[in-house]
Amino acid sequence: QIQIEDDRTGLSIETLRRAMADNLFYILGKYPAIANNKDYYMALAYTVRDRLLHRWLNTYEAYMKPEVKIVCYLSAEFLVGPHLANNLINLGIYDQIRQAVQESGLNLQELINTEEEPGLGNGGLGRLAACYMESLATLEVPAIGYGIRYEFGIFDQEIREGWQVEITDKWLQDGNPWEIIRPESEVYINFGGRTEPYQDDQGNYRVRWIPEYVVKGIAYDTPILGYKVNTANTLRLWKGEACESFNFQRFNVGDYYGAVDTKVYSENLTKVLYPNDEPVQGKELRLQQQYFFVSCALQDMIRIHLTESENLDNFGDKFAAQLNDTHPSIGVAELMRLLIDVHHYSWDQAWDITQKTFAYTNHTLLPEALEKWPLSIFGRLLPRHLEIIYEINRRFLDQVRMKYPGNNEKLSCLSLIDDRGEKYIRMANLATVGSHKVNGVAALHSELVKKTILRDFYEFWPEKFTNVTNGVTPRRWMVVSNPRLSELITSRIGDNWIKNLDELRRLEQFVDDGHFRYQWREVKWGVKQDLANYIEDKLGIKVSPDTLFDVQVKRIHEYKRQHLNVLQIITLYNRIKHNPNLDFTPRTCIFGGKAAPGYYMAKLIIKLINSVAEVVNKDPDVRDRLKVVFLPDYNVTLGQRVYPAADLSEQISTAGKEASGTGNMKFSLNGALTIGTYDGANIEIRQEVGEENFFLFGLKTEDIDQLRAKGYNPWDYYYNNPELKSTLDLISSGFFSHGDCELFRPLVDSLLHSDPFFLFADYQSYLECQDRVSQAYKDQEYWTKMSILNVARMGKFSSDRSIKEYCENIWYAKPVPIEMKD
Ligand code: 26R
Repeated sequence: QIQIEDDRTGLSIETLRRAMADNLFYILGKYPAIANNKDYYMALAYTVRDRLLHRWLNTYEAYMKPEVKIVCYLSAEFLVGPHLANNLINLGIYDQIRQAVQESGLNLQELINTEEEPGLGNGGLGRLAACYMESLATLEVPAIGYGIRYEFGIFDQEIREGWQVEITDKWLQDGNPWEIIRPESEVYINFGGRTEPYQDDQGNYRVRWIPEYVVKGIAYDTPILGYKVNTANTLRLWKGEACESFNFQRFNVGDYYGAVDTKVYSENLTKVLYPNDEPVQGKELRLQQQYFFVSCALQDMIRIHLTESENLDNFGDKFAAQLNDTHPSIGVAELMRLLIDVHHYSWDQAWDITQKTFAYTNHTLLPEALEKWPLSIFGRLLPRHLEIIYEINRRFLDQVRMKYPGNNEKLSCLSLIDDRGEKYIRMANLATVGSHKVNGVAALHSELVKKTILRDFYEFWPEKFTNVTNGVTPRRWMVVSNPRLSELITSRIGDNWIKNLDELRRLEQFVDDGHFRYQWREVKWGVKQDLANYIEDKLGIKVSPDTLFDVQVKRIHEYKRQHLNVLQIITLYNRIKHNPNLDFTPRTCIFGGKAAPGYYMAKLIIKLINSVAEVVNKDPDVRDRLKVVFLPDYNVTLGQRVYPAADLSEQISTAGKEASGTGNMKFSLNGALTIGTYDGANIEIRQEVGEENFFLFGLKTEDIDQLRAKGYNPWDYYYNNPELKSTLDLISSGFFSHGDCELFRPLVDSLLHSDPFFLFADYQSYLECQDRVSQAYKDQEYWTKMSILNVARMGKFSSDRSIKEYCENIWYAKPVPIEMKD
């Protein structure tokens, strides 16, 4: 009997080939003679999407059961990266698709490379949200990610004459095959205006909000697949649109141009991601964005709950809402408003539900990144929320007074309002008061949260505070990005490690197997060759995979100290110049990362890297032993090329400043060794892989605090360290800037006069550590053993482990396996 497969679901090579051709014709409106790679990519993406829709709908339906608890991850950023390759892996159809594509005369990798990545995040925080969505799906935990569908994501970076230039990111230009618009899920969001007390029919005292304008939120859904399970969770991103019924009719009757104005205004709301990794003090549009997506999310959750339940009494059992930093923390006041004003709950009931629902993750201790909104702006935009926050604060401070009678100091620290000068709303305080749990993102960071920024809250509610160390998904960061290493690992220990990363430990038994080590090196060498080809292609710089690939990729920030790395490179260069026949371990130093457009110092660091590269790369004395490369436009896609090719991972932040880091995990999982400070998750990575397999240097957090307290003077280091002095002098002399002694002066002066991130204090220790790295790399057998042990012992840093901890200790959520019905 002949079975005919459905073109939309069948998985035989022949069916897949036909489905692609069909989509190319009927969706793209093209036939092979006039189709390019982009068209084929789209046809393929639709072919894959067809094959996940059943799972997606079954998943959605399963979550509508009242006993199912849904995790709602509220985040202003989701840096998901390209979907195609990941979906092929998670659906388990990579090989079939590769064959079908090949039989159509195409190359799968080329099609994968044409995908524009959705750059809907800045860096660590946004990428973490994406890893967590993937792990939630893989663990079959019901989840919805709520965020903003920015029309323009993080800018594209070009380098012109060594400087960063920002280009608008037009990721939606060619259409997005992964999203489905859900017009039926529209919600309305109020802004501005005033509030008004009134009595309802039963004589109850209530408040209503009479807004100045209303914006409509439209949901766009993207499926997030779990690895080899039926679960397909939803990433629901909101777009702002004009609201016809409100503005168009009431205010713009007959005024066509006025009506279009409102449309433009409303659509501005979700136009662009704020590219800053730092303060956006008083940027009203940012507060509008935050309130917009959070209100959309909460209204959506309420609607879901009311389809299966009479009332909202059990809202906190149906949903766990995680606040990804303070960006969505206005949600605390918004849920109170919805429960009290719209659904007529009493204050106490509403407050119980709210605290039960929310939990808050802190991602940074940098004081300048702690969000606070000027009360004037806040009150104008969200008058009702201001009233609610005052009432939350009044009741909270009453509790504080009971515990600390007469202690005004405590009251002013804990207050949700900063009224020492211009008044501000403190969003971290609001998030903490409104949540049942507060966590940091690595062991050290969580301790510092309790000791510094939220110290008084910790004293008041010690049981609220906890730690969940970050993790990354091994599907994207190993299987998708490093197939060669993944296959080698699987050839020895099977493929269970992909779902249970602790199983990597079974690799330990092979460290003394010379053939395995040889294969391990071959894999690394091949991946380095790929990156070398990419570098030559993009930048015309030739680098050799026989050199040590020393990599620092992350956002450019003074606290991350890319410039410390540069000082080290210049020092090495100086050594070669003074001693041309020096026994030198050849290195290729690779940088990548974007600077916030308004962050002058970060942009100058990029210029410095490129200027040093220009001089070093062409100096014949160097004889190719040292190369410096700045990879433009570092993003998820590029990260997938870079992490697998690294020998050495630079994690050199000032101790106490990097909350966790997640790049550090991606490197080590791909066999790079880490040179790092005692900071963030570095500490836990070192503990796991063993101190003998980790290059630690520099001052610890306490040392830095002591040094600062006793009076840190960078000049002492400058005058007492000849190598440091000649390195700085070389920069100041204009050697890297065609004789321009002024160009890098702001950077040099900042170091000499204040050095807020203690580069000079760590310089000597860093250089000595780098010498140990160079020595170790000479013994390739020994290096390979360390590399294998790094991978074998990194199981803890799977985001699956992080998500299990959140489920256990914070969300009280359980897996719900999805059965396929049709
Ligand atoms: C207020 C504002 C504009 C803003 C401040 C800071 C926006 C974005 C940020 C970025 C911060 C919160 C961030 O990305 N933090 C990073 O979070 C990662 C995931 O937890 C950590 O690994 C990383 O150490 C931390 O810097």
